[in-house]
Amino acid sequence: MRKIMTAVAAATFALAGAAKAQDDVSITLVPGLTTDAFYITMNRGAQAAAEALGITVDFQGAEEFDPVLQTPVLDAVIARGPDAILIAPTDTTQMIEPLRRAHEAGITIVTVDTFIDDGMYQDGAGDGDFPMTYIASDNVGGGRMAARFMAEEMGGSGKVYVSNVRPGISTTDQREEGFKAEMAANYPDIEVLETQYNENDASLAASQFQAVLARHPDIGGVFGANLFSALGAGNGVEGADMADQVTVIAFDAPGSIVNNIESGLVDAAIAQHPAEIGYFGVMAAYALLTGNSVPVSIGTGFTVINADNVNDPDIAKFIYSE
Ligand code: T6T
Repeated sequence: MRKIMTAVAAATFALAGAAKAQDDVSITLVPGLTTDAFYITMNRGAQAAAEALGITVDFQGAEEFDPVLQTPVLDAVIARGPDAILIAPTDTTQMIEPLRRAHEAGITIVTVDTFIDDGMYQDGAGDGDFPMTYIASDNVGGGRMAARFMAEEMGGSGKVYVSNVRPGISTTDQREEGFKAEMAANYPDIEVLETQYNENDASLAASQFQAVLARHPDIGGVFGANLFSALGAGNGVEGADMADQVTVIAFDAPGSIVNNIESGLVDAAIAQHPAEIGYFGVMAAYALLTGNSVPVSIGTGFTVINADNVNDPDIAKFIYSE
C-alpha cells in the first residue's frame, strides 16, 4: 500500500510540478553509447521531434555501452538540470540508483530502447518504478521473429547459438529469451547451444564463432542479438568461409549489415525503428512536461530486411544513419 501511494504521489508531482510553457522545455537524450548507428538514428528522430516542437534536445553519452561510464555522464546531465531526461539505461539494476538521483532532483525520466528494473513503471512495484514511460521495440517479439527466420532458413533442424552482449541489458536479454522460447515451442529439431557473450565487441564475437566452430563443426546458425554481435558473427562466418553453410540472422540494420545481406553473408536483419523511438520519446517527454498524460509504454515497429527486399526503395528509410 505504501509503495502504491509513493508511486501515485510521484506521478502527481511530475505532472503538477512540471507544467511548463511550451517553448521553455529542455530535454537531454542519453544514449547507450554515442557512436552506435542505432543511437545516432534515434537522435535523428529526436531532433525531428524537437524541430517540430520548436525546442532543443541535447545528446550526451559515453563512448561505450557500460553503466560505469554512463553514470558520470548522467550525473553531469543532472547537474545541468534539464526538465526531462530520455535515457537508454545500460543495465537493468545498476542504473536504478543513478536515475533515482535525477528523479529526486525533479527531472522527468523517460526510458528509450532499454529499461530499468522490470520495465513496468508507475505501477507501485519495484525499486525502479519512477520513470514515466518506456518507448522501445518489442524485444521478446523480435527475438521470436529472429528464431522463425533462422529455423525456416535452416529447414527446421540443426545447431545454432546466440551471440549476445552481456547479461543485465533489458533489450538483448529479452531478444535471447524470445529466440529460445520460439525455438523450444515450435522447432524441436533445432538445438540452441550455449550463448556467447562478446561485451559489445565485434572482434570478440567473430573469434567466438571460430571457437564454436572448432567444438561444433556442424554449426548451422548464429543469431547476432544486436548490431556489434551480428557484425562480428558475420565476420566470423566469412573468415571461416562458411557463408553457404551457416545462417546468420542479425538484429539491427546499419549499412554494414545491409552490405552483408547483399553479399549473402547475412540472411536477414530485424531492423528496429530507432528514429521512431527518438521521435516518440521526445513527444512523450514534451507531453508530460506540458501537463498531459502519456501511455506508460509505447511499442515501436520492426522491418525485416533480406535478399528479397534489400534493394527496394521503400526499405532505404529503415537503414540506420551512421
Ligand atoms: O540493438 C541496439 C539496442 O537496441 C540495444 O539496446 C543495444 O545495442 C544496440 O544499440 C545496437 O548496437
